[in-house]
Amino acid sequence: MPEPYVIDLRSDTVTQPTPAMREAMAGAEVGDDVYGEDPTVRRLEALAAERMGTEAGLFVASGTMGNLTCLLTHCVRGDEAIVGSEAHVLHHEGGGAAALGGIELRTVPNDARGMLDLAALEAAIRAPGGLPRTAVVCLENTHNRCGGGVLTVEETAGVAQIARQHGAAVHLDGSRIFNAAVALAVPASRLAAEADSVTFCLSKGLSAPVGSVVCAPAEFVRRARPIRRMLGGGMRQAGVIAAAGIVALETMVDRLAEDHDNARLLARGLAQIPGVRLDAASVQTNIVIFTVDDGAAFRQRLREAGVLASATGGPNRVRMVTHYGITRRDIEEALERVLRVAARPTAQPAA
Ligand code: TLP
Repeated sequence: MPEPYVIDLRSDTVTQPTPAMREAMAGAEVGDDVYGEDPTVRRLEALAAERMGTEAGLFVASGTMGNLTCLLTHCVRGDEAIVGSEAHVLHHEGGGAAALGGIELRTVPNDARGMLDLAALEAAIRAPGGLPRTAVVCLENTHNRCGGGVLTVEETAGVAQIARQHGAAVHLDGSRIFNAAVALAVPASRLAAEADSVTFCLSKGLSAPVGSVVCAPAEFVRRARPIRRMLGGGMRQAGVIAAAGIVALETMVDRLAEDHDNARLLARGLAQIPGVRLDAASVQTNIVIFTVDDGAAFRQRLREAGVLASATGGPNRVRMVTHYGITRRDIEEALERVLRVAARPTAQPAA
């Protein structure tokens, strides 16, 4: 390949659809999904529900729309949702819960893997009759800003138990739940079992071009459907994109292990580079987060060397994500380029 070809590690959202997805999209049987008449969307929703072990599924445009649809279904205006201090829904979803739902997001601390502090949760959650009402507790698995950290079945159950004791529901932002399932070697349905609603994404590591699915009991999905419509998510002949989602679920889950191997290789290499601060052993899935002294300049120099990375949770925290478009060879090449970039001193301002 000509140098410098670009190695895009900004996110697994940059993945391109596979040839099989493009073929399925071109031939998809479609109908008007707002009338419930798109057979391909129906098939995707049923498949997603089966994989997640729930009664029903609801195809939505994005992870953000899925999380918001669920929060609006769990809560009425003035309700409170408890989220981790590093939750995606808190930091990256435009304040939708507050803006559109009048929902107060209350935080409890995440640990480094994204697990909620149970004592803080217990202290924060309000007893039934409290004002505001704590309607829902949100979990994220894997956890984006906490380096792709994985929550176990038992950890999820521990949170759900506290939530239930206080009459609150549990929503799981499982945008990357299949990464967690592959890392733990358990079916995703076991990680979703204690949640009252789950959103997972087709458009991240699973490489579909667009879409997420909300999975929940049929009664919840019945209430969520008009909320999705209100949010502009009634997508008509959406079978064209749902077709790619079916291929994603059927063919792209097991290969996530490859992304995890590549992330570990990347992390081990990065940890040896002077100026990079990273505990390589903490990498569990496809997200690698490390700290450098001058993140913006470092990322700019990386960009010039043809390696794209993103910032997360502060200017000096750099995120690299492995995915379907990245091979082991790309990781080795990226590490060589990072080493070169790290060796170059940051330009000093003129005296
Ligand atoms: N995450 C994106 C960015 O927004 C940071 C990424 O590149 O990782 N929940 C989690 C845990 C996510 O990581 C994301 C996307 C979402 C929800 C939102 O999904 P979309 O982008 O489909 O709305």
